[in-house]
Amino acid sequence: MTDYDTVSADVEHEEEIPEDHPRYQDLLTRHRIEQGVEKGITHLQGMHAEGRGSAFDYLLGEETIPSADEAERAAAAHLLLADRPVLSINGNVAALVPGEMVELADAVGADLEVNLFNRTPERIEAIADHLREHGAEDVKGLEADARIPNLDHQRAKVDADGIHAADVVVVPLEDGDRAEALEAMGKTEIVIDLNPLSRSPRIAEVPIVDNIIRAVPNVTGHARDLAEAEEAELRTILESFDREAALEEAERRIRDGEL
Ligand code: PTJ
Repeated sequence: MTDYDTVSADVEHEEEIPEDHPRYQDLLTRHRIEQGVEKGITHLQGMHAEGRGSAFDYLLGEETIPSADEAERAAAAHLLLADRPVLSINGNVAALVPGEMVELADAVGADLEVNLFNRTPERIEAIADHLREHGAEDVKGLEADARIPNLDHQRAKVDADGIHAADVVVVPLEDGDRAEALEAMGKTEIVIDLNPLSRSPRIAEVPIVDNIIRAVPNVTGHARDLAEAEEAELRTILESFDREAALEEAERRIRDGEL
């Protein structure tokens, strides 16, 4: 018998998932993704992505490892120093952490932009509405009046005054081609991805190998702690963050499986 047998697969509200369940976070995540698919927010492929992420998270011990916490602090420092920070939202991100992304955007003065791998007008609208229901005032990504160079037409669509003009972008659960294309545009990328071997975190200036449901509130917490910090202190945080070490530590934890 697995742990999952103790919780019905068809819970209607996430409050029905017992918080003391040993796999609580995983059950909550799966439930939110299922709801996202039902609401037309999350693509079916998002379920596969979630399954992959869940396997890595299991091996990480479903916790924020110290190197991920350092990456989250560096991400907060980058966002506070940025002139035009943008948080990119796809169907999984919208289902898992809509209110948390709105809070992070408020904490660092960033814009929110819907940017989809499997782009349809219906999903863009559904995600923008969902973010507004969670407190977002301005949602970008609907204009799609600019293009990321060297990407196919649909995936290249961005807002001219959003991702296209951004200096720092948070791209969670991002596809490797787009991460490379954004890097080629000179953006500072903060990638949240549980797979440290995936191309996107390997390209990122700040790779955060952590579950997005833990990572985003933690970046916001660091940003609030650092809100009054001098620029020199923020720059010291950036200089002392070692992206290679963070990726290596996450891979070591996953391979060693110290559970
Ligand atoms: O909504 P769309 O159309 O933009 O599509 C979004 C998905 C996620 C379906 C699309 O971008 C995709 O197929 O992504 P990939 O190539 O499957 O990459 C997703 C990455 O996110 C994988 O490396 C997963 O391990 C990781 N991942 C999945 N769930 C989480 C996660 N990382 C952090 N937190 C999670 N909860």
